[in-house]
Amino acid sequence: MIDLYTWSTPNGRKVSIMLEECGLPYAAHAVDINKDEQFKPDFLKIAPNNRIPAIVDRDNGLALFESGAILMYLAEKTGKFLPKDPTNRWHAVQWLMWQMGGLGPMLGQVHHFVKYNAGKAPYAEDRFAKEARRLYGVLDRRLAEAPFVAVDYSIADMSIWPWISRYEWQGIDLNAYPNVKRWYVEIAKRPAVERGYHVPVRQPAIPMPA
Ligand SMILES: N[C@@H](CCC(=O)N[C@@H](CS)C(=O)NCC(=O)O)C(=O)O
Repeated sequence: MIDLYTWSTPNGRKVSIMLEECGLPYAAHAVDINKDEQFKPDFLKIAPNNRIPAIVDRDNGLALFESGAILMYLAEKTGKFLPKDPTNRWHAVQWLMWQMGGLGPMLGQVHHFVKYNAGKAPYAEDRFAKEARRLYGVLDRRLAEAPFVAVDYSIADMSIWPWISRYEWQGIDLNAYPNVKRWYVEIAKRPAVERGYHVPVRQPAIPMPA
């Protein structure tokens, strides 16, 4: 049994989607970051960086934060969604790191400057919106040559997809990135993704491009 501490955000959804995909039993605990619950002392004992997601594995008492580390842990624990073939395995790790170090942080800045604080910092809006388009282009080119970023559906796709599901917040038209659109829609239709998306609280339907 896994305890998952999470909120309805891209980083949280990566882990709930993985837990659903693996069929692992888990208990979701809502940490409402709009109410600063990520700063509560009990949560900080598990996640000293005061960010969701975090897990505790009741099988061994291991507590983990950082979504990329959690995805790798769950993949190793279950033997699922991290390719066995060394080339694809390292490609999956590579794309996971690309998401953790690039796509997530940059799109986070787009949400901050473009969606929530429009007009306050035009330079930052322009810089991060441009970077978002560059990153969507990188992903689109990869998905032109492979069905999923590491050929088979993996934790790398699960880390990227929840960020792409906020394409509207990012001012992105998915029709400009046809390979990303094909991949996004295919993953959105997976029952585990649909279930994981609505953890820890039910949200409006997954956005679908026209
Ligand atoms: N690199 C971290 C980032 C986690 C993160 O930024 N989580 C956000 C929600 S998506 C959060 O908890 N924000 C709370 C805050 O900013 O205080 C991960 O991937 O787990």
